[in-house]
Amino acid sequence: MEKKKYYISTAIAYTSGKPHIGNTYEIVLADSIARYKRQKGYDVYFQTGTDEHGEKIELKAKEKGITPKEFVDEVSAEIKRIWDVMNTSYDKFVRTTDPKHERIVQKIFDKMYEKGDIYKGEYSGLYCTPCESFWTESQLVDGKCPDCGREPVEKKEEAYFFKLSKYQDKLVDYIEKHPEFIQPESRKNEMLNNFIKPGLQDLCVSRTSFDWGILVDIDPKHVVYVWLDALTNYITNIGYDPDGSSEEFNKWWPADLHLIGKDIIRFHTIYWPCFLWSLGLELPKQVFGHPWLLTNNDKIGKSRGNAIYADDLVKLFGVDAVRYYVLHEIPFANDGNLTYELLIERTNTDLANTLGNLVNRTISMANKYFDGVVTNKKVKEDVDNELISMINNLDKKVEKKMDKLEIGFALDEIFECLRRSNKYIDETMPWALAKDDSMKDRLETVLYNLLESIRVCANHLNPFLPNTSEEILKQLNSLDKSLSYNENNKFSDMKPSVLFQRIDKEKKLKEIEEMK
Ligand code: ME8
Repeated sequence: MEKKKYYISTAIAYTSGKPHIGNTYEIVLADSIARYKRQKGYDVYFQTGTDEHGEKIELKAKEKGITPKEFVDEVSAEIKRIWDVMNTSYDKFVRTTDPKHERIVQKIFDKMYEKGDIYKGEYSGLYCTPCESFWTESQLVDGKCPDCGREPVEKKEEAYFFKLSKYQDKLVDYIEKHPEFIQPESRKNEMLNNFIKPGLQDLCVSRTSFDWGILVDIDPKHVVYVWLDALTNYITNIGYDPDGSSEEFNKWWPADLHLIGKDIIRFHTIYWPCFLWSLGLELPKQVFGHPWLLTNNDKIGKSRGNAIYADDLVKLFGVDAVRYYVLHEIPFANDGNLTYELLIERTNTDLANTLGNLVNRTISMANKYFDGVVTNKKVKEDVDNELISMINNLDKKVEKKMDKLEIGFALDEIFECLRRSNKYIDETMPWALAKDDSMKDRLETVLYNLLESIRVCANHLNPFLPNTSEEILKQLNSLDKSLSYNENNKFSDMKPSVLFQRIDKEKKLKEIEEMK
């Protein structure tokens, strides 16, 4: 049977500087979904990359005394390096300075112009330079930019406009008829009531005030508005071409999920659908606006001096501890908080105690009592039932949460089973059974149940903590995917080793201080 396709994308990160742990959260979240879908048998295409044009980047390069291209080459490489440090399994890392993307964006602009969806006019309005956005008076919050809170300036320029207004009714109708399109639900209502229904104004899609962008083909003193350039990355990189798209494009489009942060939902659920309709294309199936990661309950920002970087955290805690923390700590719809103290506590309680100890204790007992070869002697007792049924239901429970993109809750389900397994050790007391020769088969059954539970949980952990999952399966000698289910269930020559070292909080905090 042909595999079902699944196309997932992240936002493409601005190459204005090194990404902080907040930006990095998104790629880890997308990675866990992509890995999960692969595990479920989907043919997955996972795209990420960098957004490299715009005035801000031009200015940053100037400050540094290098060309914008030199600047973005450096930053894009750094972003890719961090995505790799986080062990993310993207299929393609795209860049908006890729000449192929640039050419297709020009053709897209031409096509919209020929269709009459883009026209030439003059813009005068309130402009926020850092956000590269024009705002109307009514959109300002206390006279300030609604996105960054800075003062906008009066600005006038000849510009091209996209007829957003033309698509307003269609957009309202579409969003109302497709409740799954914008997630979480609260974001959908926010978009409809605060932005779309009050009226869509035509969107300025070209700039003449700076050069670092894609030139408008028909009028090269203009560069293409950065959001038209950025959003189209989702189609240009899979072979969209206004003159005839590739097989690859027909295979992957429409995307199944655009995963983005809550601050850019507006661009993805208003501008992007209208651009796609203008090109005669289908809309992505879902746009999910994830909440933010805060540090000490404060917005992360380089200028605030509270930026925490993923690679530093990985050096201090290891990649899976960081992945676990961000995936678990940011619930579905509310912002999550990151502090070093919380990260240490989570690692100690969940990873070192619940998971690490369970695996270590169980394998050590299997080695001690059975030289590491444990078979199912089927000497059952009532106490086994709850554990076995929890483990057997785990797949469905995880699936239910993953289908709703409740990643943190999916992890909770797995850890619930791990905690239940620890409790099972306390209940069955294998060390006591070991003292009684007549209980040997019961003891072996108990260990078999524990090893099976660990194996199943390790498989489920794979999308979230890929290294840890592999390490556990390796310790269980259960990694060989060529083996049949039954063969894989024979445990032999198991080598326990510590998965997560318990962290001494005081010592670690001192180390962090010194690192700063
Ligand atoms: O917005 N916690 O790029 P970007 C969680 N280039 N996510 C966060 C976050 C935080 N503290 N801060 C930012 C852009 N993000 C555009 C996207 S897509 C066609 C163009 C998220 O580098 C943010 O919401 O500013 C966005 O989804 C992503 O990081 C990249 O942000």
